Amino acid sequence: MKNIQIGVLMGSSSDWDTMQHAVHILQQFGVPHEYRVVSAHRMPDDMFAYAQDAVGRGLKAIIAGAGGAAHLPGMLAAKTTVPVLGVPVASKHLSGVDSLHSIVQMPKGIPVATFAIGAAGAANAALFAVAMLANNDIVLRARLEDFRAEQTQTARDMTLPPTP
Ligand code: RP5
Repeated sequence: MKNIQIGVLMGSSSDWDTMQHAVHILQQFGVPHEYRVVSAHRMPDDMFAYAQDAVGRGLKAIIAGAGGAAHLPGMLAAKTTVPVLGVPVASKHLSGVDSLHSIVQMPKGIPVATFAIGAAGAANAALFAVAMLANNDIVLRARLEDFRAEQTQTARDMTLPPTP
């Protein structure tokens, strides 16, 4: 079995609807990955342990999704030099703007690469991780180029209704 390269963490099982989009991309590209709930405020010791072990386990990136006061990505980044890709999950009351601001506004020195709110952000975080891995993996590079070419073709095939 290949070593896990990407960890996908989320603060709650309620984030799965969003974060599954990251997992599906990693599955599609054949990237060895794992996914689990690690809540920053309900499981702080587990979160620290995960981040502290990340380099030693050979993880290349951690995709972390959370909603509301979304401190999971930032706190992971505080405890590891493995790149952290943050996904703001849409929250009940503020639609994810709170999550976005919590994740994107990291103080200088500890970066979290922050993606769009919701499913698009989760998928793009995974695609970004694939792009990073593709720098050292020609097979993955070819898959990514095919993926882009499919999107180009889909857009070229789009039709619009005739003028009324
Ligand atoms: C955050 O609180 C999670 O990331 C989730 O988005 C939000 C709500 O969690 P639950 O109350 O649904 O478990 O920690």
